[in-house]
Amino acid sequence: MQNINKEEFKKSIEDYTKVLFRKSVSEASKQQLFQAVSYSVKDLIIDQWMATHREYEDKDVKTVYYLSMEFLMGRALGNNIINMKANNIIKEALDELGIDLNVIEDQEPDPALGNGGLGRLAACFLDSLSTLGYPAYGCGIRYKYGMFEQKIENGFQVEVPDNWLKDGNPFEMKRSDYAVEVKFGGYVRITKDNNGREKFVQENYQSVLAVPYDLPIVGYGNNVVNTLRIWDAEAIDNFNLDSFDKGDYQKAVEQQNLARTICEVLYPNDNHYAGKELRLKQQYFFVSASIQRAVIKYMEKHEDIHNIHEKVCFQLNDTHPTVTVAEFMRILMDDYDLSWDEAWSITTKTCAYTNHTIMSEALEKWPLELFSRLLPRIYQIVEEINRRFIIEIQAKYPNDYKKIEKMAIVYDGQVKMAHLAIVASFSVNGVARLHTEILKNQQLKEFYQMMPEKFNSKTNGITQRRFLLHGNPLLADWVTTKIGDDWITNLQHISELKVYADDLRCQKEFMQIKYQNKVRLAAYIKEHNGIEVDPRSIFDIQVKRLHEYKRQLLNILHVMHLYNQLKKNPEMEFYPRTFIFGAKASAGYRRAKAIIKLINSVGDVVNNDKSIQNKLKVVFIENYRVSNAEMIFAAADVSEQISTASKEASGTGNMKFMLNGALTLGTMDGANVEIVEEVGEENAFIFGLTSDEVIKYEQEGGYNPKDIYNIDQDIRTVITQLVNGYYSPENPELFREIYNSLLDSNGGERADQYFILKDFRSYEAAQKRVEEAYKDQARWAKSAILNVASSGKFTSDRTIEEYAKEIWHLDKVKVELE
Ligand code: 26W
Repeated sequence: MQNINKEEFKKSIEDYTKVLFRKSVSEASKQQLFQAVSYSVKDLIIDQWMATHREYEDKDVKTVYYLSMEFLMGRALGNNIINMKANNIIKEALDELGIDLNVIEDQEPDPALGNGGLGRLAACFLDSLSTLGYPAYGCGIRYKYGMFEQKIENGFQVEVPDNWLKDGNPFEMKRSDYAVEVKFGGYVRITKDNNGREKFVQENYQSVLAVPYDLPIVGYGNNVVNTLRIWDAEAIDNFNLDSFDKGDYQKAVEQQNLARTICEVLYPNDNHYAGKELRLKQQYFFVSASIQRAVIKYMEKHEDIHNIHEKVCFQLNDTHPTVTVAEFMRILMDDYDLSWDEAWSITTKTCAYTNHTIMSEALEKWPLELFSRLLPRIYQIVEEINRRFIIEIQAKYPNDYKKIEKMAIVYDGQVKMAHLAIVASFSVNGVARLHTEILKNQQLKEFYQMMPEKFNSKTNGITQRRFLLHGNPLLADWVTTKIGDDWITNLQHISELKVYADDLRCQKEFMQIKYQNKVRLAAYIKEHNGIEVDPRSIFDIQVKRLHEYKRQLLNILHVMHLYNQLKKNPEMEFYPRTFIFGAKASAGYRRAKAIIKLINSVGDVVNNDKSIQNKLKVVFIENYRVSNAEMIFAAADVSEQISTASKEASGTGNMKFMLNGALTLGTMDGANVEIVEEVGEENAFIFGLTSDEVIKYEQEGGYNPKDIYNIDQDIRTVITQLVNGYYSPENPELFREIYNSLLDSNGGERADQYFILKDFRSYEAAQKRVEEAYKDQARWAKSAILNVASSGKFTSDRTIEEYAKEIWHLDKVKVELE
């Protein structure tokens, strides 16, 4: 580690406030201080960043390019300070300048270049790659507007643009010298070269200049700094008067517009394919730029391109960057004159694909017309990949046309991106054991049967550095006092806490820390929602994107049921409970937005009903994002992971809760299965249909929720309250759509397709077990400590070790500072 000189650091802050803002430290605003501190921290990072890349060059290391449309990074300043192990010294320096580090950290906009699970996973992976010392680039898009800011107005979600770059980003570095051109549209002219070989030339295209911005990814205490490279688009030609003369004025304007729009905004869809042309432009834009750059970099060090797969691996984060396959083929064939077979052999040794969802509405299928118009050369290559693949299918399964129908890449006027990714990759992985099994046996079974060797499972993970060390300093310190600080880079060792689970004093200490974290969250809720919540009540939390399959609706229907019971019998035994929600709905997802309104409406009624004596509170936290998530996990007693079994590929929030000592209330879905396996079923609350049962019902065409509605009085009451104005007297029809979705089938959609009524009673019973368990504080504390102690498997360090050893075949580097 490099030594940080406190006096020099203070001087640096003073210099930056002067140079950047012409102010002294005492005159500067908080935002200006944030900038000055961040620039000073960046100066500390720079030498490590350069040393890392020198080491990579010297050793000619193999590098993974993690291609992702989303990186949900969260704030950088606090994380960088922690990973540089500079927390104490920088705190001291700031104290002496009269600056509070927490206040300064809070000035940073929360970079939200991602929707949810997939984007946050990418961010955890980058943290682990650097901490483990693996050579890596994250490659993505520098969206001008990230995930929208959510405002709740009158209970409804309102989307506000997230202008995260308005004050600049102190950590980024523009690298104009690495800019490359990306071409769209036009047509392909086929000519012959001197040797009579066909040459493919794209003509009459429009193009933009892709300009990279690099962000440092600081490893924990090891001097390794990798790079997240996000691309911005600029117009290729400055307007010069010549354009008028040349008659391409029109084209110049169009190119300017193209450059302006490509990186404008992150699509806020999560698990839902919308087929927008601009989205395909975004995909090709960042993929083409990233692959071109990777090839250029390789060729700077090597004479010949034929062995590039020995030094480079492209990991596709879902199908979004799948045009990688064809872009790489194009470069190898058109720019480096390789034959098809040579190019294919290299490509299929370089690309690997991760699947993150089985939701069929998430599958990317681009219309041929759009795909071929926007990417004419890429389309030719995809068509040829498809033609050759179909020949392979026919050879293996003669006369079995069903196989072709199911597996073709180009079919029914569409390009199926998942099929392209699978066929061209040497590795196809799911993100939890159950998820991978469902891929192999259901969703992708034809592919699995044909190429079983490609399939593998990599259970997701999270970084303990952000989600315990940074987010929950009280618990982090407690853990360190008990077992030392090895867990920070070796979470398996957290199992040493197990011996303290039965220790009464440790239980008390643990509960006291949890209480303080609940007080912190209660203050946040008071400030943002104006709602008084009791930190002694059970904090029961569901935070994640809003999606029907995640079943926030099951949670709130159960709250409605509890409220009905309390109203009927105010003296019933009831342990005070605070139900906390946080969720953004995709802007166009009507039903999801109605569920947000329902949660807020129920909250309005319940929170203001004196007759239930504050036993029940419902809080919807506005604008759930990485920065407030860190505080929310720390304060949770109960972690709601209640997706319809089979639908949640893994989940990662479940792991963050566990690490912070919350008990899981969940279905046997995604990584919950493995969480329960680690911690023991007695330390979790499991309920509901299994994935096999759900899949069986689905194959039989569903079930009839009316059978439940007709015989179950309590459920009927709750469902009826959706449409009798109980929670929306001003508009009793407000929740009609939700009501209908539970009881009626509609077109292709089954009634209650996510089995909410089917699982209701089982969920209710699990909730009763939660209440009983919480009453026994010692038993609860024991379970909570065991959850922390059993979370070792779920570090992204473990996940990345598996990717690095089993897929990428990377070697670790050591970086010494001179
Ligand atoms: C094309 C629209 C679209 C956008 C985003 C389709 C699919 C997505 C993502 C793949 C959705 C996503 O974030 N999936 C989540 O990935 C996490 C990381 O692996 C898992 O933990 C979650 O279970 C999964 O829902």
